[in-house]
Amino acid sequence: MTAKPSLLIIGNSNVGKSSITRLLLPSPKKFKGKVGKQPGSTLMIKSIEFPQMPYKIVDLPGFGYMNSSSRRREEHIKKQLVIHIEKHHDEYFFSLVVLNFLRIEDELKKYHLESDTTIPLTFELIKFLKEFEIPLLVILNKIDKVSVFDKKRIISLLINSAMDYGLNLVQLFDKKVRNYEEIPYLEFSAIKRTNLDKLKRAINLSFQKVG
Ligand SMILES: Nc1nc2c(ncn2[C@@H]2O[C@H](COP(=O)(O)OP(=O)(O)OP(=O)(O)O)[C@@H](O)[C@H]2O)c(=O)[nH]1
Ligand SMILES: [Mg+2]
Repeated sequence: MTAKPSLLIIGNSNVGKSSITRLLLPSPKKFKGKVGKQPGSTLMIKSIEFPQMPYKIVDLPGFGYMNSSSRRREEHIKKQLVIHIEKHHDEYFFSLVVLNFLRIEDELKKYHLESDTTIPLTFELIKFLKEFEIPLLVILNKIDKVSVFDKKRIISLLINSAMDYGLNLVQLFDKKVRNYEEIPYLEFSAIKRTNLDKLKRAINLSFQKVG
C-alpha cells in the first residue's frame, strides 16, 4: 500500500466525531474541523492528513436527526455514506462508531424495544462495516454526562439489544484473547479525555496489523 491507510470516524450528528478527531491529531490547532452541518445535500468527505501522523483520518459528516434535516435528505446522506464505504473500504484499517451516550436509550426504545420492524441505525452501521471487514470500535461518548447508575443500566441495555441482532459487544481490553466476532466498545469523554489512552492504543494496535 502506497497511500496512508485511513481511520474512519462515523456516527450521527453531534455525537462528538470532530471532537474525537481533534484529540487524535498531532497539532489540533491547525484543524478547523467542520463548522456545522451544511444544509445542502452534498456530502463532503475529506480526509485529514499530517506528515507526523502515520494514518489519515476521515471524519464523516454526521447523518442527522429528523428535526435538522428532512427525511429524504437524510436518506440521501446515508446512501452517500454507503457508496463511499463500498468504494473505499480497502483504505480503512479501523473505524470508530461514535455514539452519544445520552441518546442510546432513546434510539433503542424507538427502533428496537418498541418496534419489531426496524433496526437501530447503530447496529445497521456495525453490520455494514463488518460486512466490509473493517475492524471497529464503538465509542460511547459523553460519558461525563451520565451518572454511574445510568451508565451501567444503559450499557447493559445496549449489550442486550445488540445480542438480539447477533452482535456481541464487549468492553475494550476486557479480555486478553479477542474473538473476531466480538465488537469492542469503550466508554469515553472527549471533553474530559476519559480513556483517550485506551483509544489511542486500540488505534495503534489496529494500525500495526496493516502497517
Ligand atoms: N459533555 C460532552 N460534550 C461533548 C463531548 N464530545 C463532544 N461534545 C460536545 O458535543 C457537541 C458536538 O461535538 P462535535 O465534535 O462537533 O460532534 P460531531 O459528531 O462532529 O457533529 P457533526 O459534525 O455535526 O456530525 C459539541 O458542543 C462538543 O463540545 C463529550 O465527551 N462530553
Ligand atoms: Mg463534525
